[in-house]
Amino acid sequence: MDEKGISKDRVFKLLGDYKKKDMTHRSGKILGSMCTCPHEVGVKAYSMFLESNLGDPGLFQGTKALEDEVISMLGQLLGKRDICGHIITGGTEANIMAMRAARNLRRIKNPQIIVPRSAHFSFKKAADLLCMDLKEAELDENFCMDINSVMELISDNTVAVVGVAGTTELGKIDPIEELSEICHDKNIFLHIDAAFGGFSIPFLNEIGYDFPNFDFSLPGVCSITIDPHKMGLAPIPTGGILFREGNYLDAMSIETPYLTEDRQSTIVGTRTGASTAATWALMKYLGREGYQKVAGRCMELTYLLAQKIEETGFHLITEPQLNIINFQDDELSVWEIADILEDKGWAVSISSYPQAVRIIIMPHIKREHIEAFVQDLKSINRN
Ligand code: 0PR
Repeated sequence: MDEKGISKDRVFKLLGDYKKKDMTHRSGKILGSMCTCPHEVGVKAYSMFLESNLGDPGLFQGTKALEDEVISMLGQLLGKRDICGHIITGGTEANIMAMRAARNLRRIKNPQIIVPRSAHFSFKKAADLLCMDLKEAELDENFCMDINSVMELISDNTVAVVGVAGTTELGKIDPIEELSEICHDKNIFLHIDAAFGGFSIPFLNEIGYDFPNFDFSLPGVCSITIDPHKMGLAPIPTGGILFREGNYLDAMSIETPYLTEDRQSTIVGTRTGASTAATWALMKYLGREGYQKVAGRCMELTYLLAQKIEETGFHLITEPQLNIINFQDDELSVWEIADILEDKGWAVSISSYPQAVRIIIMPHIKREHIEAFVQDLKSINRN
């Protein structure tokens, strides 16, 4: 840092130069990311609450009331209004909190968690941080968690089973009704990672889709991750962790001397209230109808692109269940395809299992982006 400061104009000019090097969702060129352009209403709400710290909620009672309302609205969306939870930084923190609650409730030696092979890598972080063993259940022919494999892995040391509603790589929904039955029977904590699908599956069901239950309406489901900063259109960082009952939060609460609350269950201490304000504002502003439109449009564009990809001669790895498409080619490797697309300005990603070009149709993607992308796909010379 220099001794003397520089002018505001200079600061913002320099920042602008850096920002020009960033990609932007608005361009429609980012096709491999689960983030999106934050909605203007969320951005305005976020900027109104920049100084609000939910780590000391007694000082920010308005924001705390907003958080309570958001959690209750999310609970209503996910099958149980009177739930507990917090708005936090994202799916990683939510999954770590859920695993911590499950571990602390049992307090056994050598705790184990069972996740599908398709689970997000945040569970590996959780297992490492919490000194737990992570067992990966196999997937079935549709790339969903295989129930037989779960049954084989369950032992006296299993403190939690995880099912995913919208897997990171393929957008698949695990057989959560079956998982709920098994876990309820065996009294095992069941966590659902709906970081991606939580803000779309319920709305899609309201407009005629037919996804099975994955939420608190199932008696075995103890906690759910749902990320407003993915399909919820909130600015990053905005994640959500929901628990069926308060004792799950209590199981990991720590005494907080000198703060305006006695105990704290979140991992971070100082915690922005801006994410909560943004989520509240968006849920109020868009309503169910608004989110139905967003999720429905993403699915329509997903089907359109999937069809065009096949017409162009590439192969889908699997029928898309949510708004993620994965494809391969007979001749070119997925890396070669990604490189060619990158040269044309597109940022796709590559799924690891199975290996495929991975495209996520997030709310900022428009029909014209898809048309331009398909033109470039068609121009790929396979010889
Ligand atoms: N659970 C699921 C099912 C996820 O897909 C993700 C992240 C998480 C948990 C973790 O959420 P946070 O990243 O909010 O902690 N899924 C995306 C992914 O790994 C995150 C992402 C988004 C990565 C945009 C890159 C990117 O450009 O693909």
